[in-house]
Amino acid sequence: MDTPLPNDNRSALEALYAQMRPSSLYPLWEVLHALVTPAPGTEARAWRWQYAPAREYLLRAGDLISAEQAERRVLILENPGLPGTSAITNSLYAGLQLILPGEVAPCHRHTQSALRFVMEGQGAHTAVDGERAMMSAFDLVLTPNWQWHDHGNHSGAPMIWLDGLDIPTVRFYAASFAERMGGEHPQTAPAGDTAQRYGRNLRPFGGSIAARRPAGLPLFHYPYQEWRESLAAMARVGAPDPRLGHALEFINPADGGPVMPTISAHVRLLPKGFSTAPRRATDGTVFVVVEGQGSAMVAGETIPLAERDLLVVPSWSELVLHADSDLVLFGYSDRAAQEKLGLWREG
Ligand code: 1HN
Repeated sequence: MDTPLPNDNRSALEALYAQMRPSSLYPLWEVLHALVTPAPGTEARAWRWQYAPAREYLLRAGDLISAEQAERRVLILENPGLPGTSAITNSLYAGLQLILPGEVAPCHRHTQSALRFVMEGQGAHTAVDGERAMMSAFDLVLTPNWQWHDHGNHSGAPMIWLDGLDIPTVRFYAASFAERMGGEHPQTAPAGDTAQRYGRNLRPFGGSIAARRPAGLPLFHYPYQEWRESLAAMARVGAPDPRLGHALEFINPADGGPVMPTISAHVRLLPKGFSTAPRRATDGTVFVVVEGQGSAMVAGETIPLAERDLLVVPSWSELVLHADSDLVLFGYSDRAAQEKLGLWREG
């Protein structure tokens, strides 16, 4: 209602609004243009978190509170344009989680879908419905909606990963449920079992006793070694896409779609010296710099990028990436949800 509509009856209209307000009735004509904008507008800002200082704060928290006490020892990466929301984009959440040697983050499940992208460490695990994914740096691990999950670190070093969840999306639908089991889920299968049964373009017969995982979303571990090798092979053969570089999306093998119903994830490699053509899309995206250095120009603002930096690019912000050395990025967004709703666009 910044600029009131020109109208000879202004004062009578204002009097009408004042009378209606206690009945929770409001005039659409005063707000229509703010509700239905010709192009996306968001309060979310482009922002970069350097890894070293965030890591330092997280380790200090590690001295003061245990994973057990905290349930999850996490520093939220909150978008400075969305204060008080625990959101990094309008629909997504991000946090950095620390698990120290010997610790267990107790078993629970919730309707929020989550991914983990390992920032450092080796040998800690996430158990999904009682099967461990042994994690290494830059592995992607999923804990889909309503699947039990706990984390444990039996290695000698701290492990830190990025948590990406659809918390604001689930909040929007008022559809949050959660249950706590505590401790560790009883083991249901040896580590790697799902990769053997579902991860090689094979799957058990539906309804057979070998079909242990949910048929619609069986996979939950996408190891760094595998995706990095695919990107490298791709980069050896062809030219990078002008707007994306060499890019690969992680998929759910059950349907060839995104990894989870609400979250898409991908990796890309920009060869040294490469600059992307400007691109914008309606899915605000969270990036991790896996390897290399460069910069991101977001809506005209230049942001330097170094290894393990985290970057958020809001919906419909024009992005130009430049690689000073070979630059490898991981990214996740709500594209999966937007495509189902017929909303996703790029330009
Ligand atoms: C959660 O379950 C985890 O399982 C991490 O590691 C972060 C943030 C909000 C809600 C649930 C985890 C979370 C979370």
